[in-house]
Amino acid sequence: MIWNPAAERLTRAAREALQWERLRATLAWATERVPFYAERLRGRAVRGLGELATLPFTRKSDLREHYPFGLFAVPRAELARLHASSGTKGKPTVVGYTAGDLDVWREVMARVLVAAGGRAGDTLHNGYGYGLFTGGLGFHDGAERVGMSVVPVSSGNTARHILLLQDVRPAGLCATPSFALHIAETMHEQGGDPRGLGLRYGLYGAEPWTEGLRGALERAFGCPAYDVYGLSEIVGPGVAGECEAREGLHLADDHFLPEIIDPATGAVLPPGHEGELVLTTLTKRALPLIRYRTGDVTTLTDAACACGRTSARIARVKGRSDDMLIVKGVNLYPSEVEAALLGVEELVPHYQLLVDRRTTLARLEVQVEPAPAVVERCGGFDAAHPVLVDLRRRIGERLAKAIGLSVEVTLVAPRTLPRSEGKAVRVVEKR
Ligand code: DLL
Repeated sequence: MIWNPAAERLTRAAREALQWERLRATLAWATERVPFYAERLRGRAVRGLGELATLPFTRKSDLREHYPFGLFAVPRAELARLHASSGTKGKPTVVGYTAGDLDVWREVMARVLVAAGGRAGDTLHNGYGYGLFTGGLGFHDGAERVGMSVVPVSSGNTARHILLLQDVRPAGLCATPSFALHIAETMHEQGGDPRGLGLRYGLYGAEPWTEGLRGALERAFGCPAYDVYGLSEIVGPGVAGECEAREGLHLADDHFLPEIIDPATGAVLPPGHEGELVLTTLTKRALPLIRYRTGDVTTLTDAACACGRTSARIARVKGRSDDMLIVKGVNLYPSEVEAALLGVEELVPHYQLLVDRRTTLARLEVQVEPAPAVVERCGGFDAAHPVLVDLRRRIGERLAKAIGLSVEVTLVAPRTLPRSEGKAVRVVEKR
């Protein structure tokens, strides 16, 4: 089922005409109302979609420098909502929505939920954090738009999640993939089986994850796991999401215009090339952003999808370009380590990367936990046990093959790696 067939199945010509009409309106809106854009866009005529690439980028640092409201295009009285980014890397970024912007957000979230199998009348268990983070309220409002009932559990308090999942028996679960996995693992430890919850679908996002983690989540809950992407600066969750074909995430490109650029040179790359995703909002009124550099690494395709939706699709996001590690001259995303680790059955699907930059050549240590059954076979956790020594060796070899780097592998005792209740912290820097 498609939530909004008229918008989601536009022909290419109709889509481009709509994008151009909306881009023109957005450029005019931003130039008239935001001094930052008035200055930057002055004298730069854009005569077609193809000329968007002549405009300068907007960066997260621009939002920070104009903190909190400097890039807003409407007076405070016209705002209906504010959210803010978590601000793990500096000051938070404040984003604002008019009532109309909230409507657009609900619409794109409704598309994502329906594409994953959500239907009116379903109950959705919402494990994304409520508050300044856009995950909780974004899913909440979108689900209500579809006609679902929402259980607004928010993140944290795993025991309460388990209780409600068992007693309410929702059709859908949404949470970060790392937190969903933690819920499943905790249920197992308590002797429960998440497959018995009767879930029909799970919607996971807000952090990079891999096909390996998808497999782990699908096995754990016994239902398909769909990827949802978004960022607060653009709207929140709902920028893109998977359909049943699961060959990329459909991007709501009638509201957000995508480009892929080479992060080093800023040049626009052709479809199919990996680079940084740049988004231009086409309908936002409170905070229009032109050529916003998301920092997220992916590829873009406009090839037809089996589901009938005609939007551009992005590949699963590999990570943020600033999360890329350079270890012994090798460029590495944490998700690449995850992809290699999650094929190892004797491990639980949790890991952490410790990067030591105190020496001239950065060192990488990968910490993993053996699965409970393996530890049991060894009669308790002892890293020197031959079974674990052998496991550690095999993981080292596997990583070396997958990432082209020999790294230090440490097996740690069960339950010692931190479990996530929101966005997982995969990399710890020792400085
Ligand atoms: O994480 C919005 C969101 C909430 C998306 C719930 C999906 C589900 P921010 O906190 O602003 O917003 O963080 C945005 O998270 O630029 C990516 O780096 C990362 N991210 C989000 N979704 C995915 C995903 C929300 N599906 C930043 N895969 C983005 C990989 C993702 N990374």
